Amino acid sequence: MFLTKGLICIAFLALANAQFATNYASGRNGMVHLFEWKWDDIAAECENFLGPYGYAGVQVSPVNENAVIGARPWWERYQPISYKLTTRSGNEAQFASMVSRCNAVGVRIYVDVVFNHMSADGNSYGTGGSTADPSSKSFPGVPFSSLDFNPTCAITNYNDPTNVRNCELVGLRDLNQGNSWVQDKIVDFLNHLTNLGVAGFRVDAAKHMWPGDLAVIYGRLNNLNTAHGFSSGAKPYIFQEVIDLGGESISKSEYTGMGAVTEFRHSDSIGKVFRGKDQLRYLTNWGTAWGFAASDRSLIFVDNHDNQRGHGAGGADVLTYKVAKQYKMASAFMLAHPFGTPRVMSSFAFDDTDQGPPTTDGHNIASPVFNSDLSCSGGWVCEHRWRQIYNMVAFRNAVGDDQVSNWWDNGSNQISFSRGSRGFVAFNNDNYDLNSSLQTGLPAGSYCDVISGLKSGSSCTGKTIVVGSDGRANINIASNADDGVVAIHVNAKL
Ligand code: QV4
Ligand code: CA
Repeated sequence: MFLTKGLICIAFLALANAQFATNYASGRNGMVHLFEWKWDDIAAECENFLGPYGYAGVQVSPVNENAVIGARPWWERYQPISYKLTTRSGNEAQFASMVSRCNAVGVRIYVDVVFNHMSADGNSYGTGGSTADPSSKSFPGVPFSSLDFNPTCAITNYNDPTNVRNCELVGLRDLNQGNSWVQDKIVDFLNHLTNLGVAGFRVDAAKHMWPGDLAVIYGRLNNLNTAHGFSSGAKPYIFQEVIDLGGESISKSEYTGMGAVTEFRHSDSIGKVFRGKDQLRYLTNWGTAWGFAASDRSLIFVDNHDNQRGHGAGGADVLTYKVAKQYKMASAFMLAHPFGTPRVMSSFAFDDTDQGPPTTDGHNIASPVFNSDLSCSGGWVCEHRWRQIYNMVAFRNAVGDDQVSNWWDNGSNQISFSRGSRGFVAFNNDNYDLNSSLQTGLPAGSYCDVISGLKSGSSCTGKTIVVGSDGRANINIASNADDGVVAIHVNAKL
């Protein structure tokens, strides 16, 4: 009896801290990371593009005051000076307005929160006008003093959890999340964001914090703000940055009981597959069999803001916008397959890995420029506005919870599958053409291939695919086609 009570109690505690629900509005799926975008631009993007095209959420760059560093590298935003909401993306009023405007059109906001550390030595002036003295661990804008930090030491050994969690990541002053004052300040910061209407958090450098300390912090988070349309009792969605590619002593499983994790193996594996280092036919058991965390614990992506430019761990096989054909195929597969919570990367173009976002004057971030074909210019790549990607977000919304069926492969790099009877997708990554009659699982009719074109009224600007009464269709994807994928779904029926 006593044991049973104890077990029930443990199960209840686990449930109380479990924050895996994305809080997406119903019928929506697919998050985009609008890396380094300004709040006013994100608000407009929610209204003009993300809402209408079916996106469910946006991960925004860190919102709190950061150190102003030399040539304004993107990574200065990972060096906090205070929790005042003023950055190059905008101030608190602009942030609050963006959250309201996005929620109003059904698009949720997720904040990249950095609370493992503050800034490194020499980086003492903040974007909100605060000053700090990192060398003496003094951050009066919070305030934090030397009592709130771990003793100075460098992370040198990823096989020693104490070294990874209690020492400094590249010299960034390491906060002690076991300290109650530090916990209070972090909880206040996160709850302030929740009150403003955000739907969840990406927890930066979670691997560098003790799971027990995070559990205490998460356990004190407020419910989402019902004034923004969330149901009462809903908790923030939490996805924790834990890079676990294997071979280190810290495992993502230490974190998956409390929230989702950023599944870097997904990025690594999908990159290898579509670079031709692994065969597409093996994708038949895509999911935990590949070493990924459970589907609802996995925040998945083709690339992220670090590994697209060689920061962080791994990365050699990662696909980016620079390898556009393979990138679109990998993104289409990620969005077509039911596994995980997908996040689309939206980049600014770069050559130098330290280079910051486009600016008007070397400091102020420039707004994206939109072309008539919906794509961006002005230094912004906007992968989320590529037809092959936004139309696959619509595909994901159209197929809902339908599972993978009608799997087919040619024994190497040509595959196809349906999502129940609502969507069908085929890929060719072989160096010869795909030309086969394949089972689509869809009702008979003509469909618009949403990869090569758009449905416009009863016609299609791209390929039309005709499904017969037996559900089969002739599928052709030339090895040299612009896109190595075709996709049709019930909402693209002509
Ligand atoms: C330099 C020296 C250090 C020295 C220090 C002393 O290199 O040896 O100790 O000065 O002052 C930048 C510079 C880095 C510099 C550091 C401190 O690149 O050279 O150290 O600032 O001034 C981003 C960038 C980092 C950047 C950091 C802070 O990637 O290059 O460091 O921001 O501005 C691991 C972690 C994982 C992490 C990943 C990058 O497990 O958690 O590395 N990923 C997240 C974010 C990432 C961010 C951080 C964590 C830090 O996604 O973008 O790092 O918040 O895998
Ligand atoms: Ca730490």
